[in-house]
Amino acid sequence: MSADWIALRGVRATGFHGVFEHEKRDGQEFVVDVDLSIDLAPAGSSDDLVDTVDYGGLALAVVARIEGEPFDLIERLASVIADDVLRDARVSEVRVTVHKPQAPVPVPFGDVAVIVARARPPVAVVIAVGANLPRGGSGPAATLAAAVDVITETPGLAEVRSSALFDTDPVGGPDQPTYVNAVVTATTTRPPHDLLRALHDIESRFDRTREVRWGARTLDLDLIQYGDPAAGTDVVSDRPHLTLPHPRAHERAFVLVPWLDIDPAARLRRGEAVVAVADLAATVDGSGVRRVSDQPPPARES
Ligand code: A4P
Ligand code: MG
Repeated sequence: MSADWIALRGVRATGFHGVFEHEKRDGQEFVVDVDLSIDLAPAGSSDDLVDTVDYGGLALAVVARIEGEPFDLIERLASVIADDVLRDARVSEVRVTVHKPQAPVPVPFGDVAVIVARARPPVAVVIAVGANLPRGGSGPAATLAAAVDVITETPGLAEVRSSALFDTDPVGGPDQPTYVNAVVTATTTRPPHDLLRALHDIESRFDRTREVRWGARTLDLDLIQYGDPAAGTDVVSDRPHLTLPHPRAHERAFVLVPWLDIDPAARLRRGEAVVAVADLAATVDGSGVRRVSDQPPPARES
């Protein structure tokens, strides 16, 4: 989970929120603070605004809500702003404080405020798992089983389920051994970059090195999809360090066939369209993909 935060304080505007008629008629000043949790490592290394939340745009959105549809309660105003902020899938938590310093309170007072805290509900993720090099005397199938076990234990991941294992002919890259592939589905509360970092950490634990692109490896973990495209809650990104959905998943039988095995109703975004993985699988050559175990890998390494 990210420990990074952006804090925007003291955004002021006149709104018409309140239960009294004079509040709806005359309006008054509202002051809003927003604290949002987002992984700032990508922006910290790229120095590019697209990798973070633009606080200028955020401030404008807050003012639009203060000046917009009048609500009776500042609880409602704070909730609506919190929902707006969480619409950016990179934001994992938000705290919105709405101050109403001129509220109709019958005694002298300094300020009144409500604080609303919201966290992103878990989202569905799809992870492709592959290996074609032995490791420490064990074959790729044992590595995959152990890797699924580690994914299951990873904080912020739940409902981890693995497809059966498939032997697959290598696609692309140099001459290399047959792969073992599987697809894992899960839910996560981790933001996308943070999850990819966790997957890279697991690859390192399994002695993954990166010498040749598409070359042989002890373990490869690719993030195929983050969120649910059918509900429009999936994250779409064309950034090189995290491209979502995975740019080659739609054409790779070694991803599509195991994915269908674990989720026959799976759907994948293709630009503006959302397509059934079953339809994609029907268009690719699946002859190089052979089921090797009807059972998912064991939950634990013995
Ligand atoms: N990256 C960007 N987006 C993502 C994403 N959605 N998931 C970046 C994972 N990584 C993503 O990845 C290279 C860079 O892509 C990383 O820095 C990451 O930040 P990598 O894992 O270092 O290198 P790679 O795996 O060699 O490259 P790539 O492009 O992921 O290769 P593929 O597409 O995974 O292909 N044949 C069979 N039968 N089975 C296989 O599993 N795998 C490959 C690798 C080739 N042929 C195969 C198989
Ligand atoms: Mg990879």
